[in-house]
Formats: sequence, C-alpha cells, structure tokens
Amino acid sequence: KILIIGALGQIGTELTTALSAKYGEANVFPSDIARENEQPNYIALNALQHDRIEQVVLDKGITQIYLLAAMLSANGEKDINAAWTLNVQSLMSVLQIARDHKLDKIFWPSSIAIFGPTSAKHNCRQHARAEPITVYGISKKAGEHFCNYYFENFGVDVRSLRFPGLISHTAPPGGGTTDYAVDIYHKAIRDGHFNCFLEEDCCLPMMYMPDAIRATLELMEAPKEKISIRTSYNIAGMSFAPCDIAAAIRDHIPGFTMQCAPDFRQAIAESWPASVDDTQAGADWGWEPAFNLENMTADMLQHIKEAHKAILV
Ligand code: VAH
Repeated sequence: KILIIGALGQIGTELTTALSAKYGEANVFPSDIARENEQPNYIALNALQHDRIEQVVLDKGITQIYLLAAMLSANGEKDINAAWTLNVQSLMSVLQIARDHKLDKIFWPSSIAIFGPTSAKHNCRQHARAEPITVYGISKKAGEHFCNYYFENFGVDVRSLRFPGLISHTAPPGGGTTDYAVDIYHKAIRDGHFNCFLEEDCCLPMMYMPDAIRATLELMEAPKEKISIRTSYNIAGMSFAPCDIAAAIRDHIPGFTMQCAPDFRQAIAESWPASVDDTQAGADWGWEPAFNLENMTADMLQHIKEAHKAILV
C-alpha cells in the first residue's frame, strides 16, 4: 500500500497515475493539503502533521511512502522558515514513521539545487563539492544526509534522485527557477512570444517528466543491494538554455519570438551546474534517459495544442 504525500503537485500528479497503473488504484493513496479531490482513495493530509501521517499509515496499512511535498527554489527565497520547515520537517516525520513502523521503502526527491557556485559547472559528479546558496538547495542537501542517516542507523530503505528541472504538460509547476521551460511552451502556442526571466544562454540540467517518472519507478524497483548511494543519485536527462528551447520551438512555430529580462532567478540558476554526471545511476540500476530537447518539444506542443482544442470546442 502506497501513500503519496504531495500528490497534487507537478511530480505527484504524474507519479500517482504511474503508481496506480503499476500497482492498482486500490493500493495507492494520493494525499495533499487540499481538503477534497475526486481521485480514488484521496486523503486530505498536511505534510507537517506527524500524528496525522502516522494515523493514515496505520489505518490504511501503508508500506511505502512517496514524499513529494516541497517548496521550490524561487518561492523558498521569499519565505525561509516556511521552505525549511516544509522541506525538512516533513521528511523527518516520514523517516521516523518509516523507522517506527518498519515501512518497506520511502522515496524522496532531491535536486541538482544541492550544488552551488563552488561545484563543477559541467558534468558535475555524484560526489562533487556541494555548497548550495538557496534555502531550497540547503534544505534538500540536509534532507539527503538525513536519508543516509536513517538508512545507516535504522536500516530505513529510503531512496532519492537529484532531479534536474522537470518539464511537464499535465500539472503546472510552482515557484521553480527552471519553470520558464514549462511556461515557454504554453506561451508559444497562446501568444507566439515568451518573456523569459533567465539570460538566453543560461544552460541548466533538465528532464522531461516521463523520464523522471520512469527513473523513480526503476530506482524503487531496483534490488536493495544494487543501491550504493543513500544520499541521492545524480540523474541527467538533457541540458539546454532558453535560446536552445526557443530554437526547438521555432522548428514547429516558425514565427515564435522570445525576449529575455533576467530577474532574481538568474542568480539562482547561475549557482547551479549546467550539466551533471549520472554514471553511478547508470552503473547501479541502469538509468538511461529516453527524451531529448527535440522529441520533448514535439510531445509538449502536441499535448498542449490538444488541451487547447479541448477547451475551444
Ligand atoms: C526548481 N524545479 O526550479 C526545481 C528544481 C533544479 C530545479 O529543483 O526549484
């Protein structure tokens, strides 16, 4: 029985669908802070209420928890305490409950945001220097070490991935620095123009959501003895800058234009690597991305156009 905390977010929405398809709807309990939702087995659950989470685990016979609730990098800079509390306290609760009730497995997403200006810029390795300069990055780095601590000291089988910027068409992202790469597709179709909050040559590690979901399921299915990293795995999909994604869009929408006016998020983006090395994930559990900028762009534009048509009819 799987509990998903933060099931209505950008990752949670698609992970709920994938886990239900794989393990059966009856075994998946999506939860989020919203009081109601039409999904089967939906549970209103605040990620900060330890006792409530524990009660749900006992009532439903939960054996795995996917904890996706978090405040992302840009929003985190606007409310330090809220970001730290949500990102770390929720993980502490889930790890303690996993220990106390001997849950089978825990999944928790980290991010390439744990790296900082002193990390290698290109092909940033698994154990590269990581001195994050955002509240989000600091909270994810602290979380990684708590995951390792609970594995080493209590045998909690918690597994984690350092996601790049994630791009999806199903659920809008919220408050990330990489979210320009989602919005640009919607604006290209709606307006034929996009105002970008990063420099046009600001290259960042990115991943299409179908790859991120498959990586999560493959990591969680891997035999325990294959997992050699108990902080969080680097994983890579692709790296690109706003000018690259604009060019890829122009292959489909020739007249598309973009203007760049960097804001505070430029400094955040500049503190992160442009690309990461994910050799360890490939070696331990066979990670291999399937999407690149071209096939992701074709897929994103097709889905968004279909969604627009559905609204227009
Ligand atoms: C953010 N989408 O922008 C997240 C991600 C690597 C970036 O962690 O904050």
